[in-house]
Amino acid sequence: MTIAANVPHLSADIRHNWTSDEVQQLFSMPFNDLLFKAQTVHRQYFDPNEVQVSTLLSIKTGACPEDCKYCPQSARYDTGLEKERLLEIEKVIERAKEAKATGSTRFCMGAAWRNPRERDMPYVTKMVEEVKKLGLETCMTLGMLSREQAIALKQAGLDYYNHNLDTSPEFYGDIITTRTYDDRLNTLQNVRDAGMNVCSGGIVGMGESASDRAGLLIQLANLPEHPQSVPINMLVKVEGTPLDNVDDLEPFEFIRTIAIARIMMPASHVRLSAGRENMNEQMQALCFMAGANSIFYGCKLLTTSNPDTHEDVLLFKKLGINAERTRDFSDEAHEQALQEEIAAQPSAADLFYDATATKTPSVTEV
Ligand code: SAM
Ligand code: DTB
Ligand code: SF4
Repeated sequence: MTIAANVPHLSADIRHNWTSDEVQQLFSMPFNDLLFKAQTVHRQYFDPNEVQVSTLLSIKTGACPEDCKYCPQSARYDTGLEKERLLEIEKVIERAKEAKATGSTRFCMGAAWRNPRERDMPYVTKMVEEVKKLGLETCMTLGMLSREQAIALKQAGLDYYNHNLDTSPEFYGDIITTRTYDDRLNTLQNVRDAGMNVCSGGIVGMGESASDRAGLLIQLANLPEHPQSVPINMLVKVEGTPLDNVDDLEPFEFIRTIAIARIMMPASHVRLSAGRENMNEQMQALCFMAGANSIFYGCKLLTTSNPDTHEDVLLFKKLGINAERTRDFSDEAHEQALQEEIAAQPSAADLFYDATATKTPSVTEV
């Protein structure tokens, strides 16, 4: 929930003129000071104990013509990935229903494409319509989009389009050569112009420098509008990709990147995205404290694994975090939802969780 979106004196903090010097200074702050600043900004705009929960599904896997060096789905690298054709709509609906039952509010569908072909559009728009009917927010990531494709997706009911800038313009050429940074910016413009929410962020831990991490955040924050959702991915190293053996990023540098994303884009949801499986609970808790307020929930991302749902339910419980609900209620329904949320606050006796339960746990049951 955005608390301050309509409060003028707080909205003044939304800036699009961040300079490199300023952002470098944020990166050089003592860790505790930086986290305090990020937490202060976070509390002006959001409930600090609420995290948005999305579920990902790969609707078309592998055999991608692009050469993104981090990606297990590129046809150029032998990662042993089983390629799959575009999923049937019925299967997508089934998975979306499961996601809803476990408490996800947004369903994100990803395809290993450079861009959708015209003949794919009727299928993907139908998927959006059907998932939307279930009462879920919809998100897609299908590669580059033309203006017309963005409009068609918006008309089908797509709420968010994910298209990452991935890294700084300076480092970009070391990672991807088959499409340019400007291609990415153009897609983001087409998505914005079509009236959809933008989900755009990047990957850290690819061997980039601190100034590249700053450069990525400057590009995102200085867009004409801040992306409503900013996924910060820690590289998931996959055998067979050119980045398999890159050095690990110092975990505190990752947390700093989250904190600075929060400070620079105060009203955006910052997603603690890929890479959580290699993070312990304490590291994830620090990311939430730094201002991350969205995660992918479910044991699989697109092709790689994500923490088990039981682990996430337990972590939310330990931290007193509530899964964010969709906020398109009438006033009465809103009041009722608030009351339910208050009633659902964990009591001390509630802090133990039954690890023998077999049903996929729901994040809203904590
Ligand atoms: N093919 C489309 C595209 O590239 O725009 C959509 C799918 S692509 C897999 C979506 C995003 O996933 C990429 O932009 C990248 O940021 C992220 N991603 C892919 N592989 C990753 C990895 N190994 N670790 C972390 N993030 C990754
Ligand atoms: C994003 O920024 N991260 C997600 C989503 N957007 C599509 C994808 C992460 C993919 C991690 C590697 C994989 O599972 O294939
Ligand atoms: Fe293809 Fe997207 Fe992977 Fe790049 S990130 S190789 S475009 S699936």
